[in-house]
Amino acid sequence: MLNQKVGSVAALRKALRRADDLMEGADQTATWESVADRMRPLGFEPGWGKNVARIRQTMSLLSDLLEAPEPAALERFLGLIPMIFSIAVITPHGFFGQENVLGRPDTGGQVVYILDQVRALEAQMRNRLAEQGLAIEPSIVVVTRLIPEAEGTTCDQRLEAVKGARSTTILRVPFRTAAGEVVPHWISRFEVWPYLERFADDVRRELTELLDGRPDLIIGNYSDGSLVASLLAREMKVTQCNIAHALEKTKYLYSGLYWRDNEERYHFSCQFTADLIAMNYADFIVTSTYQEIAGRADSVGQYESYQSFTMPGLYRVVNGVDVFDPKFNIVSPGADPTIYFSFRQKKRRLRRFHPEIDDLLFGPAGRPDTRGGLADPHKPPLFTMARFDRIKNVTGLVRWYAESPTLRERCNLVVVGGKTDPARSGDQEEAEQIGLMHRLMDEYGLDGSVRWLGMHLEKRFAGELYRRIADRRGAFVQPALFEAFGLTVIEAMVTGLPTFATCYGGPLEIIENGVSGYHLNPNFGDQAAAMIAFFYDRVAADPALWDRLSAGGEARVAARYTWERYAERLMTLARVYGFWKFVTNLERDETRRYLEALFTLQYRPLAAAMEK
Ligand code: UDP
Ligand code: LCN
Repeated sequence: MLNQKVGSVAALRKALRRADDLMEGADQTATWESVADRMRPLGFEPGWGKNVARIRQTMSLLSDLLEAPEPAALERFLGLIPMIFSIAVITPHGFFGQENVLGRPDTGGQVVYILDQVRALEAQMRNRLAEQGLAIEPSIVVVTRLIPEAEGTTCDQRLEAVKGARSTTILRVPFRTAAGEVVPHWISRFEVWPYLERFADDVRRELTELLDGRPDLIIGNYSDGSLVASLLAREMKVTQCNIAHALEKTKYLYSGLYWRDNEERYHFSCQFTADLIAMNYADFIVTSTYQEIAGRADSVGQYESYQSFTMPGLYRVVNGVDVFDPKFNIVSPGADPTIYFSFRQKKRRLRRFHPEIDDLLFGPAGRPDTRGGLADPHKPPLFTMARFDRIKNVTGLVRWYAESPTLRERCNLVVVGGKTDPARSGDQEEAEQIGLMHRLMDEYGLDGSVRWLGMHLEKRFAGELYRRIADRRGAFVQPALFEAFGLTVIEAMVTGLPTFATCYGGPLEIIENGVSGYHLNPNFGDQAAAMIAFFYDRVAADPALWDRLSAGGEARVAARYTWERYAERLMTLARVYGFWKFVTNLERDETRRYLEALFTLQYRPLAAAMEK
């Protein structure tokens, strides 16, 4: 933005004053090109604004900063100047694709979040660059794992364009064994640790080639992506942001203390070490809620649980993370408004899906990939949709329903998740949940009141399914033992479905109890069932109650959870932290050296041991 005419701060001050004098009487809508001939001799190059009004705004903010710096002005100024042209988003595990992937083990909200996020970020970057008068096309690369045995997905393709975006690409890089062989099949997120360092090396090469240089920002997702982001940020000297989505530590009770008992299955020794490294290495961290960082008076936050903990025989952590570090920021995601919108918006409804949805919900039992049927289709449907992880507690909800005669009397239950055939599941937890689901349906005779759809639904179809449930004045239930954020919760709310969701995790903050939904305690299923039944009793006496809750949910999402707001905030943060990284680089050197020691002496041998 400056050329060699400006050699000092004093010269910059003078040039800014002169430029302002020059532009004072000018047409405020005149473009940069029309004043460029007068700006260049003063020392200014493109990037200050697309027109005189914007150029003057950027320059006046800089003048203010030079005269009397204050944090808000610095944030406003950094928010304007073009610093970010390309972003790498790292998300190794799961099946990362645009179709036919959701609902598979390890493949849920993170994929939805990232695809919506990159579209919003790309639009925001393009918009900001245009406002500053730069016709530069931004680029975003989503880096994930290439899986040769792709199971009908596109995960075996090296490059894939992101739909609904212009310059966002998915780059897939395979995991390799120590001998250099490509790992052909899907592996669980708990098993990825031995491959990540080699993956980071390969990604660095491929990314540099693709972007013709390094990105301006690297975003790490989940524990594995954040570790790889740390390795890349270190090598490439780029600003790093982490988004945890869900930290496993608080999901599994006493997972640190009893790490040895779980090691064979979950390898938390690697995961928690990776978490410590990545959360301390990151320049800034984005969370979806406040409780994710610091918890509440009666519950520990996800990050807070890393402050001090013991893994007996491995190590003891006394100051794992500072949850009051200014690097933490709450930037909540949204729900794609083209897919999830109110059931009241009749003109936008996807009626072509209704016959198939109705057949899936109310058609005769025996359809492939389904179990059960609804003998009385007029009862309002309770709806739940989740991956079949134990923690999602879908089978818990089925049991509460089964054991509550009142709830069975009032409502049907519709479950979307997993597969009905356990033999088709390659994931231990999913297979266990499927088996349990069948046992519950047999034991409690649920085949006439529970409809279980064990299939992956296309996103648009799933969006219309929520609305179809709302047409029947149903409700959404999210019964998880713990939910880090809960995209299904905001999807259901924005659709206009009264929503009952777990009080452990994000939904506690998303829902205002009794106004935009209700909290349920998954440890007291009988009370949760009674609460839902009572809601329907009250709705029978006062039908407007259903409409009030429905409108309350819609209003809450519109006010708090939108991708537009998200992208605006994230781009500002990226600039602010990028700036701080630049000016405070030296101060963080000691921390970095400590983290490198932790990586080399702890993480590397733990991960290598898994490969033997
Ligand atoms: N989802 C889906 N089909 C399924 C299960 C989930 O389309 O069978 C989608 C759901 O609509 C949501 C996401 O996957 O967008 C799940 O996100 P959430 O945050 O609720 O949970 P996660 O799977 O990330 O733990
Ligand atoms: C992972 C989870 O478990 C969910 O709670 C989140 O909503 C999702 O990622 C997106 O961040």
